[in-house]
Amino acid sequence: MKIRMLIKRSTFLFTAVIISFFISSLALAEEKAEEKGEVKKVHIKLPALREKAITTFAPEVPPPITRKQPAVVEVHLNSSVKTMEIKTGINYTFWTFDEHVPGPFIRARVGDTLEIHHTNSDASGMPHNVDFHAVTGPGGGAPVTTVVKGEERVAWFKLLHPGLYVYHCAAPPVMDHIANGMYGLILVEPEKGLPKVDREFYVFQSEFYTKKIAQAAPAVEGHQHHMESDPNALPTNAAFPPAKSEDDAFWGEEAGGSAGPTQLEFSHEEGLAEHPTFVVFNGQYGKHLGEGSLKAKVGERVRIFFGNGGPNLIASFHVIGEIFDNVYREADLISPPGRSIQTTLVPPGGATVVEFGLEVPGDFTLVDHAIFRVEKGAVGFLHVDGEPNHNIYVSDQDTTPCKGCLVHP
Ligand SMILES: [Cu+2]
Repeated sequence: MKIRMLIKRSTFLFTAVIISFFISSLALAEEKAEEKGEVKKVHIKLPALREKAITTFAPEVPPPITRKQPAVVEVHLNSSVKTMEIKTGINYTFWTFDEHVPGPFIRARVGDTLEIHHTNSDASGMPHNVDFHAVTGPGGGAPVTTVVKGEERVAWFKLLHPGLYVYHCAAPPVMDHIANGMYGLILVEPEKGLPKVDREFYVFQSEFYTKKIAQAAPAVEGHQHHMESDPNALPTNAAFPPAKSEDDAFWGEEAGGSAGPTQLEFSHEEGLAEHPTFVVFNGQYGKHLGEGSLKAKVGERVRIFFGNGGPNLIASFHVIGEIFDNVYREADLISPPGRSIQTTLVPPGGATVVEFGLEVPGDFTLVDHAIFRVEKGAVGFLHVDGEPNHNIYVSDQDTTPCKGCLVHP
């Protein structure tokens, strides 16, 4: 008995010594690799199929996936800063994925491996990363995708759950990176795909929190970051107020003119107070009004992939003049969808998928039905061409113009 215990103990000690030697050599190798900035070797089983993802910018959606086997889906995302119009005549320096707000729409299939290549060209030196809500693992991938200017990191994530998921930057302070525009959507299709529709749209709601910069500044990349500003400095102005009248006089006076475009900058304080200047679809006030309206035809079925980046507000997504035939609530693509729904809630960091048929022509209005937000930009149109259907919608009088109501063109 004693001998057996002794053997057991010595075997244990021997094994422990071997293991500790192995661990210390591994640690040594890792240290050396870190010193040299080398990439660690990882052993993973990847699908034999490989494809470069077709990505699109809002409101476009990549084509449905037709393959029946999992693949490695290669996606390249670059973090950068870009000054663009947030409203006509008003500039804002956005933090972006691929110079767009929202970032590109990524389409994959459950069981695929997302191969993300993340680069950074933000001249400020600020780190950025990607937290994919579609990814299982710490930070949704953020800790292994963090890069500063000039770097590239590659990581592989198996997509275990179908659904429509938000991705966003999660570099500190995470709220500033989200509030400045770093988000987008990734669709993970179920094995059998989604029902066929005639048109698909990418619509993403988010808020912007701003204050006015004292003097109009030229549109220069990389200027004005919250992190760089003097922490003791007071805001240069009160929050830029929203439109306040039918003729939009306030914006008209402030925007454009001989002094050039107004430049707004991010206000962390307004974000903390949850007091947005803008609540917009697809990154810009008025993006889908007038010429920018989404377009479809009578008789078609449409699907909207709707995401909410927040960072603070829950969206009450509604299309005026339509009832959603199907709502994949909270973008659950496995359960049977809700039917005949008027308005659906979408939390910050969440998404939904809605489908509906188009029975009559006209302009159908996408809104956040927390309706004051329309004045802050949460409004856009789906313009539907085609023959009237008097069995569904008719009057013996002319339509009444709705000047200045914002939701009826
Ligand atoms: Cu970032």
